[in-house]
This record gives sequence, C-alpha cells and structure tokens, in this order.
Amino acid sequence: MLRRRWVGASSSTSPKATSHAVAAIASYRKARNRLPGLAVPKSTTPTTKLPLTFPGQLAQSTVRGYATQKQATAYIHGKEPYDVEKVRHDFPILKRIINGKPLAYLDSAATTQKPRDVIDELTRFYNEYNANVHRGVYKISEEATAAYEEARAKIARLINASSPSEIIFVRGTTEAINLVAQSWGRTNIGLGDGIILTEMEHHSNIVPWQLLAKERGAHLKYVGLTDDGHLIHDDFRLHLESGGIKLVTMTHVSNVLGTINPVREYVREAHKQGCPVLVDAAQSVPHIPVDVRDLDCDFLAFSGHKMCGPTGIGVLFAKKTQLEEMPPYHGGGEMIREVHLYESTWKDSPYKFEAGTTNIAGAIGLGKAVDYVSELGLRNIQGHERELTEYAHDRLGKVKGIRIYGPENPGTKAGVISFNLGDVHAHDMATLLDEDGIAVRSGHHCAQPLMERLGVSSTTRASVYVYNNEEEIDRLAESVKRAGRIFKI
Ligand code: 7TS
Repeated sequence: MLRRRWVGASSSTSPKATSHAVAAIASYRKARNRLPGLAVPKSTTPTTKLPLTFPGQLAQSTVRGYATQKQATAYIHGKEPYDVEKVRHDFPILKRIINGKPLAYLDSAATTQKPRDVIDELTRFYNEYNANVHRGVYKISEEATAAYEEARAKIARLINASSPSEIIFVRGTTEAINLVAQSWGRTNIGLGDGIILTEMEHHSNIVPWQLLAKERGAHLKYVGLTDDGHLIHDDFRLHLESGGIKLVTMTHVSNVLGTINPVREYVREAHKQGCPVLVDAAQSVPHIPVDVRDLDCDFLAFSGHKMCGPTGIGVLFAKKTQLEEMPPYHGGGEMIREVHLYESTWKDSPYKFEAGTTNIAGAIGLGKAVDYVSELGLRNIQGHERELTEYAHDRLGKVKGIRIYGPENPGTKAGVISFNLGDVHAHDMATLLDEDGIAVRSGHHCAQPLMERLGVSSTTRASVYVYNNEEEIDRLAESVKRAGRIFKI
C-alpha cells in the first residue's frame, strides 16, 4: 500500500497517528467514491501508438498526444458531443459584464478561470477541515492529510507517473524548473558542460539555466526555429552530437506560437547520449493527454492555475531514480528524518523536497481541478480547442493586414493564436479589445528571445480553453477589425 508508506514516512507522525491517518484515508476515499462527480478519473492516456518519423521533418499529426483530425472529429461528433454551453455554466466568472459586454476570456495561457467545484472545495477545506498535514493526530488533520495525498495520487494518475512519490508539490512551473536547476543541476553540471534549450522557451525555462551556467561555467545551446515556428531538428542533432551535453530542457507546447514539440522523439535521441530531458509542460498538461511514461522524460513541470486549479500550486514530476540522487532544494521542517546540531538526514521523496508547511489548500484545490478536467476528458478538451483554433485562424485570417505567428496549419497546433495587425502596437490592440469585453494578453509573453527571432517586440495573443465558444471568436474577429478601422490599416 503506497499511501500507507507516505503517511508513515512522516517522522513526526506517531504509529497511532499513522494508523489513524490510514483509516482516515480509507474512509475519505470511500466517502469520495460515493459522491457523484468525485469518482476516480478515467485515464486520459491515448492508446494509439503513433508512427515515429524522427529524424527528418516531423509530420505534426504524428506528434505524441495530438489526436489525428479523424479522432478529433470523432470526439466532437461522437455519442457525447462536447457541450461547451454546459461547461460555461461551471465557471461563475463568465457571468461578468465588462464595459457593458459579457466577459470573453481569451487569456487562458496566462491563467485559466476556476470552476465552481474547485472554488467550493477550497471553501470547504477552510470551513471544515483546515489543519496542517502529516503532523496532527486529530481528526481534521488526518482529513487534510488524506485529501492532500489523494491530490498527489490523482496527479500521478493524470500524467501516468509510476508512483505518487514521483510528484512533488511546488508553487508552479517556475519553481519546479528552479528546483531541478538548483538540485539536479548543481550536482550534475560542471565546467564546460552543455545544456540544450530551444528558442521558444518561456523565461522560466531560460533564466534558471543561465544562473546555473554562470555559476558552473557551463554553456547554453539553443535549437533554432523555422519561420513557421517549428524546431529545427538538425540544430538539435548537431548540438547533441557536439558532446558534453548534460541536459535537454524544452517546452512541450509554445505559449506564444502554440507549436506542439515532438518531445518523445527528442527524449529518445537525448537518452541515446545518456542525457536526461526536462519538459516544461505548463501549456500541455492542461490541454492534451500527457503520459510521462510514454514520453519517458526525466522531469516534467506544470502549474495548477493553468488547468482550473488555484494559484501558488504546481507540480514537478521526476523519475524516482533521479529524485533519489538529488539533494534537497530547501531545508526546514517536515523534510527531515533526524536533525542534530551539526547535521541532518532527509526523508525520502517527495517529502525531501517539500520543506515547511506547503500550499495545502492549493494542492487539494488542484486535486479537484484534476477531477474536473479528467471528467471533461483531455482528448475532448483537445478536440474542442482544435476546432476553436481552426475557426479563429479562419476568422482572423480574413482580417486585412493581420499576421498570425507560428504553424500555418491550425490543425497541428494548440489553442494559442498570436498576431499583429499592421503596425498597431499589441498593447493598443489589447486595450481596444478590452473595450469590447475581450481579455487577451499583449506584450512579449515572457519569451523575449522568441520575439527577437520573430523580429517583433510584442504580439497580441488570444488563447482558448474548455469554456470558450465560437461566438467569442466572432467577437474577437469583429473587434480586431474595429481596431483596424480606427488605426486605418
Ligand atoms: N512555461 C510556460 C511554457 C509558460 O507558458 C509559463 C507561463 C511558465 C512556464 C511559467 O508558469 P508559472 O505558473 O510558473 O508562472 N506562461 C504565461 C503566459 O504565457 N502568460 O502568462 C504566463
């Protein structure tokens, strides 16, 4: 019983408390399974094995986790069509009126809105069982511990990790990457070593490596991009073969271009050179089925707030073999086995990396968010977003003077549409869209090297999620046209 081991692993939990906690977990799970809508989510792992085309140019339809058009159509037109209007009712914020118009929230790549289930669970936690975890021998502490560990188990199931002990709770993607850079990186990266990144990384997957490289005297090597926003696979191969590469770190899905990268194939190539791979999955886990055992990545990072969960909670997945070798990242309470005046010993993972009181409410809220997206089904979400993205490309593509960045075929990318209209500044565009109740992001999207590659200082970005509909895309296209008229494009 794995869960028994995690609870028992807490050195400040007495044997009595451990057996109480085990009983609490059992009764908690029983209660959850009785409640409708709280059943253990079905696996979202795709079963279809897609053909490998690496090396060489990758057909985007073969990228792992991306359903073919036929599959997506089947989900949309299958027995249970995706009912976006029903989904919209789950999100209280969508009732807001902004500047006299209903809120059209098209900034989910920055953060997603929260369904009532998640908001209610946070309230229920604070109203009914708020207590610290892994240390109390009393009822509500045991309930909080059970819910916290249940959330960890749900996340492990969502991404098909081998064990919940491979799931570390952190603040978000940024902290997860910093954890790997500081713990694994400082142990394994030395003078003259190389780290491969890509030119489409978010700053949070660049800056931690720059800090590490400066400290250790290592080099960063970037995989370049084609004009339509795909990785140049030859760059990757050349860097990998140049020797001395100790890590590959790359985004699964670009937060600016929507490109879905062939992570599985990159992992396979990197592993041939004995090189581990970190995947920034901030923009993939919320939107497409992700299976860490199939990808075979060594590390994977994502944020709860981008998948219907609360802010301040995120996940680092790491293979058990890596975690066992990694030193703690933070020191403090609850991560220790024994502390003496001059030395201490650590608990096993995941606790070794969760010093101090963690974001308990956040983890429990994220567990609820995992239930929510799992019940919708990651493949259904992917299919819905693809239809909206194709529709948006079609509608926006007809606007005079527009330039959409990234893959030309919207059927091969995620639901992120970055554009510029003539020489209208992205901030002006976003301000005009806001007048029409439309929320989009403008700026460099924390991807300045990518902006440099595109030859622009900023873009306007619309990004879709489970609750967006075609009417909102129509409003976006009309509002962009209005901006064009105002700026005489
Ligand atoms: N990696 C990617 C690919 C991201 O898109 C983001 C956030 C992060 C890492 C960092 O996540 P955090 O939760 O730790 O902040 N991206 C965005 C965005 O595109 N607009 O606002 C935040």
